Amino acid sequence: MVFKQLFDQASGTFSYLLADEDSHEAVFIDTVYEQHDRDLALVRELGLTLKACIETHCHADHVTGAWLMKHHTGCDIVASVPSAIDPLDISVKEGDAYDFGRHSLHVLETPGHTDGCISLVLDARTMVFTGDTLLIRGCGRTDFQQGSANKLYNSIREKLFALPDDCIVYPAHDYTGRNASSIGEEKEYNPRIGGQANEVDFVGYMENMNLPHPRQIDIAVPANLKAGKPDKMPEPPDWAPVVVTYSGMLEVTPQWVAANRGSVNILDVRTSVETEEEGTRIAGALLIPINELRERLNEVPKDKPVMTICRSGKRSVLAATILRKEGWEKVANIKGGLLQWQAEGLPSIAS
Ligand SMILES: N[C@@H](CCC(=O)N[C@@H](CS)C(=O)NCC(=O)O)C(=O)O
Ligand SMILES: [Fe+2]
Repeated sequence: MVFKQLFDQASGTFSYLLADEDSHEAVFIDTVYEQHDRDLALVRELGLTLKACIETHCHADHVTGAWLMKHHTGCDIVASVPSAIDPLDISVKEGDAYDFGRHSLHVLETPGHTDGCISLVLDARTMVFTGDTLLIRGCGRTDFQQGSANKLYNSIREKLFALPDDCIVYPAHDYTGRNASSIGEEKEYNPRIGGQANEVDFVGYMENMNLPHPRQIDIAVPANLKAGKPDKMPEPPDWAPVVVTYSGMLEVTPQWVAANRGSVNILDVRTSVETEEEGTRIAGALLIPINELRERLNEVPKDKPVMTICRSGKRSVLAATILRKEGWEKVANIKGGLLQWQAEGLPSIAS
């Protein structure tokens, strides 16, 4: 199985991408709006067919990327009815299973942090995605959004702690760099509900935490009730049909650059030896070897977007990164470099 745990630093949120290796069917659990480009790039680069974005609950601290992901991939939005998320393509309840390829996520209703919280148990109970119900040595707060410490106690004790001890716990958040736990560990060491803690101990803890409200709560809850549908769609760049890669780079196809040659500047960062040996270059391309770029920045014009290129499209990524850092806003790497340019029969001239 493909398993990716992704992190949003700003909100301390984990998202999970799971996929079946044979069918390539995939699901995303708890995406983050600001990480949409990264997440979509990963789905595309791994060649996956995203079936669903599953929300463990209506989050209060960050906006979900579910609606944007549906918009771009056609995937379903999946959550529980009490989550009150609308639009929902598939609503799930206790005992339901959501299949992707040979794998399934089994739904446990685990209210307490919110009424609509679900946990998702993989296949033969090897992993559980607990949302904010159970965190690593912690749990979701119960002081807003229908929170109930008594309900949370029962959800953790009756449902999650009934899973095998070696079942790995993947939560929706961590704020101190921990990324996973296990049911056995949390049963023993969770400082709120582990060991000998009873319901009175747990409720007494939860009701006296006095936490400040999440910074984003006033924005996040209304947005998440709409599955993260923005009031205004984020505008794609108007200067080139750039694709954001999982490495965080902006990329354009050689075909687009060739067809729009007059509206861009091309920067070729191969060494002069290579340019001579390979014997071809793109007409009008500015030649500055990558090792000289930082000293020769003043030669790179700013009147048009800059498209960087090299032999295979690797050093040119670095060139684009350097330019961006130095203040060039409209800069992208030409995918696959000159190798792809030539393989596609695009025009080049003898150098
Ligand atoms: N400092 C964070 C707090 C976020 C927060 O309160 N998160 C909720 C989940 S929506 C929670 O239950 N956190 C558990 C905890 O902080 O122990 C923020 O402002 O975003
Ligand atoms: Fe939450």
